[in-house]
Amino acid sequence: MDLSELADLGWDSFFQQQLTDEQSAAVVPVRVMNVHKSGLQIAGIDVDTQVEPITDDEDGRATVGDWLLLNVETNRIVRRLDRKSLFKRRAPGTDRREQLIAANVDTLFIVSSCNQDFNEARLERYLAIAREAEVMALIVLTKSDLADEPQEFVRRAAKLAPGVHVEAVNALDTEALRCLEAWLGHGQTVALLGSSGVGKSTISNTLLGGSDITTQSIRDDDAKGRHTTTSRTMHHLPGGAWLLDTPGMRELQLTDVRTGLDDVFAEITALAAACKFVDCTHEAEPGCAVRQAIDDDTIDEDRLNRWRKLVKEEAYNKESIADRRARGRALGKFYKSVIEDKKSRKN
Ligand SMILES: Nc1nc2c(ncn2[C@@H]2O[C@H](COP(=O)(O)OP(=O)(O)O)[C@@H](O)[C@H]2O)c(=O)[nH]1
Ligand SMILES: [Mg+2]
Ligand SMILES: [Zn+2]
Repeated sequence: MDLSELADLGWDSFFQQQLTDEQSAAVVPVRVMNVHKSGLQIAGIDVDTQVEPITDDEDGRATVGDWLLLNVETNRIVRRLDRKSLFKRRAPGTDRREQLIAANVDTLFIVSSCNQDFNEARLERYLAIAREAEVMALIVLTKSDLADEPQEFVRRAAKLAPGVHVEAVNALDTEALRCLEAWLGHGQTVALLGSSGVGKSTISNTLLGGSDITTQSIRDDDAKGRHTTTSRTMHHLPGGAWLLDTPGMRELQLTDVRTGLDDVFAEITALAAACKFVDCTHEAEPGCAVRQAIDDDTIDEDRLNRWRKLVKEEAYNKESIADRRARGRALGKFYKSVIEDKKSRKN
């Protein structure tokens, strides 16, 4: 097996070590480049084809960026390799099934701008999503060319998570984007996250060297043999990296990011552990290390409030619809009993 060709696709020792000696010569690694209704688009050495998804079972499900083992004789997937990272989300609606968005992304570019779009709470949310997915995050602040003091935004962003790296750029300028090269090495996979209008497409297009990402598409033969056009999800950048661009990234929300939040707000998490009461709400309890730190000006009250809000939101999102209904019913019963109690007292 010529490993250098696989390395072009992002293959490295993390995946290599998952191969067992008894693996037959007919079984080769392939990467999922796109997911269609009709199957998985895969690529490998001398492989560029579409196959049936492995299985519906949770463990076997594959998404864009996954590495799979393909039996070239049967054209069937043997198994999925363990992932370095995974973005997923809860589907809206009643069953709230888990949807897989992207696997094996190495770096997430969290994009915001050096203007009124810059929002600490939103960036912290994205940082938590990245930590939860176990993806390294880089904050990219666009429109530095339009700002009076772009460094001021860089300074504020750098405070939002321990050790987070921040770059301010003019996304329209190829030279300015060279500061991203360290994350765009050969075989690296990157993805972009950020609200509309911040410059994600501009960054993509500049990195791609002018070929417009929105117009790139491939022909897909669906199950009935019709040709349909689907957009590409893995874009090969001139420097050898892969830009993973899937609509699902745009819908990521803050679900199940408990560890991600703890990492992003590490200074608060550490303080909270020192509070006298395990269930301290950091409002007015005695022996509260968090309140103490605010009084001493060692942490920022705004940041504490943003953390509170995210923790609450995360807990709400995690709760299933059934739990929510049950809680609603319990609350309804409670109100009813209060009202009846009042009535009976009047009589
Ligand atoms: N001057 C300047 N304009 C930018 C920059 N980044 C994006 N833009 C402009 O901002 C607008 C929105 O950018 P776009 O890439 O479509 O944002 P997206 O919604 O995140 O994909 C476009 O008109 C871009 O030309 C930048 O760094 N400098
Ligand atoms: Mg866009
Ligand atoms: Zn406390």
